[in-house]
Amino acid sequence: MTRVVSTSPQRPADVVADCPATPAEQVTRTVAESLAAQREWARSAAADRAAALTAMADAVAGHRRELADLVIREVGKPSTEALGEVSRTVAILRYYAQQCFEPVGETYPRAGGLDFTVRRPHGVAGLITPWNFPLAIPVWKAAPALACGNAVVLKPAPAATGCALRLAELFAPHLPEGLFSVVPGLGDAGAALVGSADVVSFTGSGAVGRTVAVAAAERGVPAQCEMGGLNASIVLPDADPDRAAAQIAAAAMGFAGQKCTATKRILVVGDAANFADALVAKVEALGVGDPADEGVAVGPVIDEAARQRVLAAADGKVLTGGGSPGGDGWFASPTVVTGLGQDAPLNTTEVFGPICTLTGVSTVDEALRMANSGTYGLVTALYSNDLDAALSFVDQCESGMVKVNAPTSGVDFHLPFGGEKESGYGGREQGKAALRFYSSSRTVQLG
Ligand code: UN1
Repeated sequence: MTRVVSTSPQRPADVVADCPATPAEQVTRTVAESLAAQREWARSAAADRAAALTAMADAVAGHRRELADLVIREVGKPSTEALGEVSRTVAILRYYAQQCFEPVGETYPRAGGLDFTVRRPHGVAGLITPWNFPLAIPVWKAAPALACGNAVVLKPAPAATGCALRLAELFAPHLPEGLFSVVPGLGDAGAALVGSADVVSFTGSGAVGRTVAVAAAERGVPAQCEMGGLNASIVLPDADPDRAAAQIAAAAMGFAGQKCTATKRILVVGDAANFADALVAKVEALGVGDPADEGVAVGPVIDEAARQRVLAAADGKVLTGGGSPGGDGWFASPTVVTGLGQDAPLNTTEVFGPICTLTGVSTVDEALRMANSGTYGLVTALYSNDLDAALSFVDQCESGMVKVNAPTSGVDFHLPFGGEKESGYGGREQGKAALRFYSSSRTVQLG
């Protein structure tokens, strides 16, 4: 039988999870079996759903250190970020616990009667999640789905199987049986989930995301796909170079650049050489090594293939990095390259690792044109103290999220999250946007 095996990227001999891959038929059966629990859950009182989500939050909070250690071990996320992710997961659960009490529709005037809308769950939510936020992403999809009265079947990325199974164990005592299931598996399990769930939410690569969207459309079920990014950070001449460089270095290299929100392209208006010096100093000051060690910001990448992709991508003039710092695991040095044309692979294709490009441009308009070019549109940042420039940037920027004097990476769970063009499909995640996605509005007329 095919197995799902997840190993630690810093110590590849350390097997974190090893379990049978769920066969496609079993995924379909799990979805069908979840429906009974879902029907009852959808009829339960808002207070009961809120209490369950609160208990799940408490369970995660009560295992903060253990979960952070598991995240560090399984995906190589540096300790500070891993602890931050556990806290974020708790906050998401508490937020959606309260969202259970929000209004679920609108009323309209009708003489002698009543017209209103009411929100209803879709049924079983099929969630396909990546390994890079192994707790937060499953939970930012599952919590709103559950709050709206859906059941959840989660197919985690193989490399995050251990985290997903642990979440399921922690949640089990607080949810009716069959309401939250994890189906560890490979591509066929994901396809079976998309082929049977009543609503689908996916985060991962563009190639897979597009097949998910098409398959869901063929069945007529709503789908939401969060895919890649090739996010630009634009630095204007008036920005404080040290502050901007520190933020951009962290946004490009934190967790080895393995975030769809990571900065991949730095566009400097004006004195690019001066900014490059400031950036290289900040990048070289980042701790690289075992993600469990205090002070490390850049751990390994997820596997050997990812490491090879980063090493092969170090094209152009390498300002820093370009090799491997050594060690047992899948380490690649934080790398900044310059002198590449806008059509160079690194400026057009996402490499999920600690590598970014730096390009000098002469005007803000040119920087914006470059930032907006290409197929992605997730998030763009601008560093400047000029309010007019910032407002004009906000207006002209074509990405789903826009940051001013803030790093491209890092999102707030109560704000809508998602991208334009090939970065996102099917509506925003998180915040109240997620409640709209995981439910459908029904119109009722009382004559
Ligand atoms: C963040 O920047 O904190 O998979 C979150 C990703 C995104 C989430 C980024 N969906 O990287």
